[in-house]
Amino acid sequence: MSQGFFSRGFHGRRQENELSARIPPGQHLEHGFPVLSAGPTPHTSLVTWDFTIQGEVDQPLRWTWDDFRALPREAVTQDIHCVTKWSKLDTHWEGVSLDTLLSRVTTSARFVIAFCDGGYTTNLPLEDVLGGKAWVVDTYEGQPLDPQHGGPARLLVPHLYFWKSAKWVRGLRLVDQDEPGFWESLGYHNHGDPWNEERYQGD
Ligand SMILES: Nc1nc2c(c(=O)[nH]1)N[C@H]1C(S)=C(S)[C@@H](COP(=O)(O)O)O[C@H]1N2
Ligand SMILES: [Mo]
Repeated sequence: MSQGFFSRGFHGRRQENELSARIPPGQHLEHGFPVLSAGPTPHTSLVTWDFTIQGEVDQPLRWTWDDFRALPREAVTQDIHCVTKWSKLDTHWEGVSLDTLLSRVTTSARFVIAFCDGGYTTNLPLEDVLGGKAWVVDTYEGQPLDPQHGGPARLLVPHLYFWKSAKWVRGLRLVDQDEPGFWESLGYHNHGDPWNEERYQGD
């Protein structure tokens, strides 16, 4: 057998091991991009779309679509993990870091409630969305985010199960007291760390 066969085989196996180390317990690798929505896809015109930060803040903030698009942007490559057990590796997104959005308010709040067109909400500790861990993204794999996947813009919080990545997100409400969002009030785990299998209440 040729040297080439061995080196390709070895490389392939090492790569396989590196990939499986990135799949949290109980998850399997998904190559497609399933759509999971609790209701119909809303279609909000970019003319009326805005993103607001409200609640326990020194002053509420509002960005129109043009304002939002003019903010400093980041391109990120992230692995995502759905509680229904699929994980997708190396997904490419572009958008605005929550560090950027939240740097413009002063708050004593410790939690954020993301709210969306269609009424979906999800709750997150502030510390889980700061420090380069969360974005409002409007671009997926170089294309405007498909409405089914949350376009014009969705939250991306890849280190938590994907239900925390609220689609059609329209803003953040900062609160002192945590309160469960849509799936959290229906029995999903309050935090949702895939590496600790925080799937459902009591996990
Ligand atoms: N507004 C809104 N955001 C949502 C949901 C939803 O029903 N409504 N579903 C959540 C769930 S459970 C998952 S797994 C992901 C699915 O995102 P996808 O459809 O792009 O795969 O979106 C999350 N964000
Ligand atoms: Mo999900």
